[in-house]
Amino acid sequence: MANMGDERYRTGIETIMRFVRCGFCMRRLLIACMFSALCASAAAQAVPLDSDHDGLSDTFEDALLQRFAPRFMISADDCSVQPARFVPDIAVPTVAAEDSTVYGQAFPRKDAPTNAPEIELHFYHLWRTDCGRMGHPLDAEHVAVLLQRNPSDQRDDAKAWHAVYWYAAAHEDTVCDASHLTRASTIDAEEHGAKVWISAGKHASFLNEELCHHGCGGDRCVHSKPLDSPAVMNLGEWNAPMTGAVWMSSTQWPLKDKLGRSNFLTARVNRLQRLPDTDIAWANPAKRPEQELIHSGSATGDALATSGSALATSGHNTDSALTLTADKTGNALDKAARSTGHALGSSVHAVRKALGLSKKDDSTEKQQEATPAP
Ligand SMILES: [Ca+2]
Repeated sequence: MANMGDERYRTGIETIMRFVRCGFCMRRLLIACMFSALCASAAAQAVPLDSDHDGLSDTFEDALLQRFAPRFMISADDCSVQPARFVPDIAVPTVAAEDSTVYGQAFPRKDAPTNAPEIELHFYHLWRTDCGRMGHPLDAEHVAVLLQRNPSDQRDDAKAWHAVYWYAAAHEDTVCDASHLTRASTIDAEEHGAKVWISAGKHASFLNEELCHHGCGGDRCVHSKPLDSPAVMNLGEWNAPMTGAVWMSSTQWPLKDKLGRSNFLTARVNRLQRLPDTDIAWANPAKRPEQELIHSGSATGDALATSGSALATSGHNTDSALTLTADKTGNALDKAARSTGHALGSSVHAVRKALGLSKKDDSTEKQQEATPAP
């Protein structure tokens, strides 16, 4: 009987111990769950959302885009009214409203020095139509800025960055390419957006109003008025669209190309650096003096000789598109720049006169813009 009593006693003790151990397990399990939830929450807070997977958080990109948003000047009588907002989540670019929307893109510069990270911003003004000469539906245009972090400011904040160079696209990838770039200090746009003029109908972008007249002759920056835009909308990257901008990759316009490349190639920036800090440089200077002469052909020997002489006189520095006065207002040119512009104008006139094209000739312009203008 005594043994049976001892056995019941041990069984009772073991049962009680199992309850106690189970209680410990439950508490441990409960604590582990709570800890995991806290960890997950902390992790979510510690790693900000990076929707386009480029290493820059959405919040940071948005702060940069708003801070450096350009002050666009558009024509009050533009035949496409003003930049448009496009319907999200539709592959075919479809205008939702012509409401002055400006889209943005922010990405780290891939070949930046490791000790001096750089970020490139693109600002896109997208239009229902290019309604200038050789027009076409849809029109994707942009300007760009290269940013560097202030050396003494290590804050993870948009205010720790400043603009170094600005670039404006004008008829990119065509023979009439008048795209240009300059130091941000030259146009007083280091801490905020640059002032940018957009030509009526064609929508080429210019960092100085005077430059609008230096293309192939198809640009006008007249009756300009400030574009009153809502906050810049981040496009993300072409392979990681944000805000439903899946229409970026449409082949109906060259937007994907513009998203996929830097406008601040090392050779291009180095060429600008060799110019005085008052200058705006052509992005593709090789196209500039020859634009009109290419179309005149070799049969116009006399005209070419005349124009060639004029170009030789004026073309002492074809890298420079414009030299601003010391006050950097951008409203006046120095004597040398005026001389260059006039000489180029004279040479073009000589060629046209020899060809019987002294007036604007549509066929010449069409030939010049045979490549679809972006
Ligand atoms: Ca990002």
